[in-house]
Amino acid sequence: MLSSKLLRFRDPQLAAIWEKVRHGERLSKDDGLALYATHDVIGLGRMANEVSRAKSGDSVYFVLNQKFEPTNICVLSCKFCDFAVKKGAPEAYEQSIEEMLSMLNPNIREVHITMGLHPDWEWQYYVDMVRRIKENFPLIDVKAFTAVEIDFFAKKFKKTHEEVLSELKAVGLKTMPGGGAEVFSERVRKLIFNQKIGAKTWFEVHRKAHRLGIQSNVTMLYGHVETIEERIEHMMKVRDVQDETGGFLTFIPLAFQPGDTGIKTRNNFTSAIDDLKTIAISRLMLDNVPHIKAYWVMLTAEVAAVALNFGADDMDGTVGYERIAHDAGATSPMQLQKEKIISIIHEAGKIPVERDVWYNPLHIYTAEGTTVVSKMPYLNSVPFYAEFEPSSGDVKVAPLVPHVFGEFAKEGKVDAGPMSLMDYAEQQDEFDMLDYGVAVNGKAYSVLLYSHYEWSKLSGKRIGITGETSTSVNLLRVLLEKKYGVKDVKFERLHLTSSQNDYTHFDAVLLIGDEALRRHKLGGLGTFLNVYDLAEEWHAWKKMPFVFAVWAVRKTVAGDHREAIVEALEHSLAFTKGKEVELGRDHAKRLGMTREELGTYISAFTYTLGSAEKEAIDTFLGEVYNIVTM
Ligand code: V47
Repeated sequence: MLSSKLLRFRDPQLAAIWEKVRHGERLSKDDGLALYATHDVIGLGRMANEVSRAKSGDSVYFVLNQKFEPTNICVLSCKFCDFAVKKGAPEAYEQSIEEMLSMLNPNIREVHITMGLHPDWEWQYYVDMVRRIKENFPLIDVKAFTAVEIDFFAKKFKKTHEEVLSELKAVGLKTMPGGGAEVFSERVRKLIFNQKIGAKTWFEVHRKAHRLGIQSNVTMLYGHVETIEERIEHMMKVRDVQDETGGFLTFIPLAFQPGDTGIKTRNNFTSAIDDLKTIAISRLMLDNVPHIKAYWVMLTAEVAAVALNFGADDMDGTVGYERIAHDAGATSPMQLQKEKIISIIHEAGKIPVERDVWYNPLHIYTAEGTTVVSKMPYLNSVPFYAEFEPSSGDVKVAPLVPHVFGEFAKEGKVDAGPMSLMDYAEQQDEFDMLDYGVAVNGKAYSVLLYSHYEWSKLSGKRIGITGETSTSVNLLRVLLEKKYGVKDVKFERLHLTSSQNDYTHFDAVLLIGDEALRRHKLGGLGTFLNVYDLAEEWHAWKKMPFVFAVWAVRKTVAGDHREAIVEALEHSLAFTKGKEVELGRDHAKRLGMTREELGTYISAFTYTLGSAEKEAIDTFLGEVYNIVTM
């Protein structure tokens, strides 16, 4: 993040830390300790909220989900856990798969399964659990089994971690929850969970999962016997592994529920100040983790609501019937209704975004009187948003890939942003075009066709196409049919989440945006030998720029909101001029790009649409409609 935003603090130490944050510098252990020591909680929250907004705009994510804890019988006896019991204990329970299936509502999108380490259940039972949920409810994604469970399965069933994970993935496991991490400290482990795996094995399992394309979460159980220093060290360990794998989706601070654990007296819950500080500090320390979750079950819905302005951008979900926290005396309700979650998020001044397990947005719930601007989450769009601060608080920002923006725009849920040219062409009656957009005059570097064949040999072949935008897909069709005379190509949409895609089935694959850049840096895509830059192909053919997106504003947007959007956009573009490389540095680093590569990449783009770009738009749309009507 690089921001010119000046915040005012009561604690001068925070001013020094904010200088680091806004220059994109990583925070140290001492910074973390200073953040915990501060009494300027509001200043701390403001910083974390700014960082969260730079990542997620005003979006707060939630998922319609159901938690399952199919058994509380556990071979371990961790001191902090009031949930686990031994076999034969009066409270012991075991759920059948039938029972689990009967509890599932087809409208939910995620099941979260975690449970005791059962001494007798067979491997097949766990595999069947995932398989049958997926078979009966194909739209429900399975987030299941902590690293502790995966390691237990490996040992008990004499398999490697990779075998356990791959077998579960094959029947439908999508992601792993972040449980079982507790606090990554040997001292704490010896005190309260000495039978459980420690940090080394926990991270080993998650690293392996990430390598297999299973993304995961990571928790931190706080408010028991750990020190503040151990909390900061925990966050720093997560940050290191995330630098290596990039596979963590969300960090979840879990507030300890004392219950009858004997670790603390029964009602000695963490304070709201401690909870909010922990959320905010997590956001500030973990610069490389996309999301911070305010898990309302353990925080209470009231504290979680405030946490949404303290750096959290995720509320977990409806949850259903939850046992682990409630057995330990959690006072939150067992489940929240979707309407309640939406109203909490609105009240916090944020935009509720219903998501799937990978944070793909499924629905957006715009509040009355709010204008939503879409934020394109690509490196080439940094200049639009680096300083995009509309003067009206009712103009909100939500990160959406172009295709999703287009869909939500059609539903009337999103009102402005750099719209994929094809979406704009379809919705011209509802939207006005501004003189801004994303154009190139030559190579685009990030709209690439990876192919086993040369252009002329692609007739009748199968091409996997990005699900992120239809403009590049139409550019591909135009090039194939009109430039190269290639016919009868079979197009198949790829998944939005790259780890879901198996590219080996295809004769060619079209990738765009950050995914194209990342793959290019990794040395290409599998065994595809030919790589074609579509904008370069267009330029060589038509001697014209290519326009990927145009800024569009819904005609019905109130005049003051429209002015605020145009002003903020012009300010951001003027401010970023000449500083694009500085501003894109963190983003480019995540894609593995050097400063030089970033410089070349970003200088390829123009963001103002002049007569050459407008002519190019007409030419391109003419070609597209010509194919359609032929
Ligand atoms: O690992 C156990 C914790 C975790 C207590 O990944 C306790 O999206 C508080 O990991 N007080 C399980 N916490 C829950 C979990 C989780 C929750 C929500 C979302 C996700 C996710 C993961 O609960 C355990 C342990 O750390 N826990 N006992 C207790 N007394």
